[in-house]
This record gives sequence, C-alpha cells and structure tokens, in this order.
Amino acid sequence: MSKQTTITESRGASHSRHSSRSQVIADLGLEQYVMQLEVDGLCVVPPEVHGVPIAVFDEMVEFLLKRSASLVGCTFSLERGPHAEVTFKSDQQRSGLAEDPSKITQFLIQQLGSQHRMFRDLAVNPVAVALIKHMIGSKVTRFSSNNSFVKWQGEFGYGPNLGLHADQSAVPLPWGRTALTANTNWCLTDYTLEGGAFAYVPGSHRFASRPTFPSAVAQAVPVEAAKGSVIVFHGATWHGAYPRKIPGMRISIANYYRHMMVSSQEDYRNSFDRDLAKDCVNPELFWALCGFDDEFPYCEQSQPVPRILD
Ligand SMILES: O=C(O)CCC(=O)C(=O)O
Ligand SMILES: [Fe+2]
Repeated sequence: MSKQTTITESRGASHSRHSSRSQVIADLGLEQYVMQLEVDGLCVVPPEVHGVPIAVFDEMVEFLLKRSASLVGCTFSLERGPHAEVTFKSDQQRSGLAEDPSKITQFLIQQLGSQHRMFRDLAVNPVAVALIKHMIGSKVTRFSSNNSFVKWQGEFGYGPNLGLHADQSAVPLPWGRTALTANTNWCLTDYTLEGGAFAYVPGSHRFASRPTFPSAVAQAVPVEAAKGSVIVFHGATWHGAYPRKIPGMRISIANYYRHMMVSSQEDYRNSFDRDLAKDCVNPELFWALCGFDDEFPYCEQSQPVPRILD
C-alpha cells in the first residue's frame, strides 16, 4: 500500500465520522493557505480559489459608492473619491485616526449584512469561512461585524504608525495559539502600496502580543493584491494600512469573525432581521454565525428551577 493511499484512506475515514476541520480544508484545496496562515498569520486568496465572480465585486462597488453618496452628501467615484471637500465633526472621531478631522480620508459603512443579500452571501463564502474556522474553531466561530472600509487619497492615512494593531487587542494577555478573532478583507479595488494597501508584519501572530513601536513599522510590508482577492488574517496579526498617495479610491469589505467567548462588534442577536438571515446562499451557516440560538447571553431565566412537591 502506498503512502498516498494511506493518507487518502485515513482522510476518507475521518470524513465518514464527521467533516473534520482538516477534511474541509483538504476538500477545498486550501492547504497552502492554511500553511501561510500558520507561518505568516495572513494569506491572500485569489478569485479562482474562493469562487466569487468579479461581476459581484463590481456590483458591490456600485452599491457602496451610492451608499457613500447618501451617507456623506456628495457624489463618490472610483476615479475621484468624494466630489466635495468632506470633514468629520470633532465628536465623531474614530480611535486610531488623525486628530485633525481634515486629515481623515476614510470612513466605515457598517451593518452590510442588512443592506443587500450579496453581502450576506459573501460573509458565508465557504473558502473564507473554512480558513477562519481553521483559526478560531469550527463550532465556536461567530460574526463580529460586516463593514466596508471606504478610503480615498490623503497623505496622512493612519499616520506614521500605519495604524498598526492586532484586532484581538482588547483581550488580556497572554494570548494562546487559538485566534480569538480573525478577519477577512475583500479587496473591491486593486491593493497597491501607492494606492493605500493593507500593511502587516509577517509572523507577528506568533509574538502573541500587541505591536511594539517603532519596530513594528520597520517590519511592516504591504499586501499588494488584485481586485477580487481576499486577505485572511489571524486576530493577533499586526496590521494597518499605508496612506493612499494617488487619486481615486480603495474599497474593501471587512467580514470580521470572533470566538463565541468574545463579544461582537455588531449586535446580531438583538438587531438582525431573522428573515434576512434566511435569505442567503447558506441560511443555516448564516444563522449559526449570527449566534441566534446560542445559550448566552440570556435575557430571562434559562435554567430549570426545582419546585416543591405538591
Ligand atoms: O485596511 C485598513 O484600513 C485596515 C483594516 C483593518 O484594520 C481591519 O479590517 O481590521
Ligand atoms: Fe484591524
């Protein structure tokens, strides 16, 4: 019996018991991406592997440009970004961004899952979810948020520190090997260094700690990727982004996931429409990732209570 036969047979055996995590990875042909996640804490999966047609990303861009226009109050185009000068009110600032609101050249469009079925379908993409579950754990993975990063030309970006952070930073140290959160950034436009690409420190998830400055900036590298790629990364991976130095826009969708013991950014249980959750390509998975049937948090007595005998 050849070694290959043994491997195949043992895979088959484990598949018949239950669809183990490694079996799912093997069935989808994702071993090389798992290897990159283990070594670098990040991988880039191209469209031919995750299977989402480019036309879907075109439709998402069109939707998000229109949504940007209605939220901000001026036209947005991929070539020019906002067609008017825009600013934030001083009480509206997000942490990690410039103190001077005129230097901020990005914002988030939140709660995408409620806005169009195509965003719900993307959030349950089998390849993305398999890689995320590899890092967090199959039964314990939940959604944290589904947001779009809308960014345009600006010298400052996140500033000299590139906004480097680890997404699971709010969890106290020491961190273990299991990801407490894990993220996907779908590139809806080309990611180039000059165009404001994602920045990260390869292997930093293995430091199991928050970034240290200024050394982290020197270790950071750009993730240059074609439109339609998805960047998948561990919650402990140090990352941020470079400023966009050229005209036009960089748009991404961050479908962010969490271990069920970590609280979510979006409150799916209390605010997500159950009918919308059922209206997607994989309603069972969407439902499970929303945590609708989770035991916690409860909002009424959930455990049985003994009663005196009559
Ligand atoms: O591309 C960016 O601006 C950073 C994205 C990010 O930090 C995230 O999705 O967690
Ligand atoms: Fe992040």
